[in-house]
Amino acid sequence: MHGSTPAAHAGSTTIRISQFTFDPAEQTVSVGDTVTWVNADILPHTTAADSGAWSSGELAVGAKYVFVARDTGRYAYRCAAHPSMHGMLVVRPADPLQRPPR
Ligand SMILES: [Cu+2]
Repeated sequence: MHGSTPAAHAGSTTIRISQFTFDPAEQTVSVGDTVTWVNADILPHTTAADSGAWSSGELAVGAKYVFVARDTGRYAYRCAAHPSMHGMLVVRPADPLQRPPR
């Protein structure tokens, strides 16, 4: 019978790196979601949270980096090789009832 099992739904999202930009530049996900950066540009890039929450190291052309969001927060990140490349990952609670006031 459907609906009797608590949903442990984890989503996934992809952020594309191309033309020296993260696309989308700001992305909101829920705790437990998987975030994948794909380097679709013509030269290597990285994705690294200013807080140190993640750091991909150099991503070759076509390479991917996968990060599982564990903690809520607003994570500014950038490419270590190109500081002008920056993005924002917003991680919100998985349970809508636990959303913090804003
Ligand atoms: Cu870069």
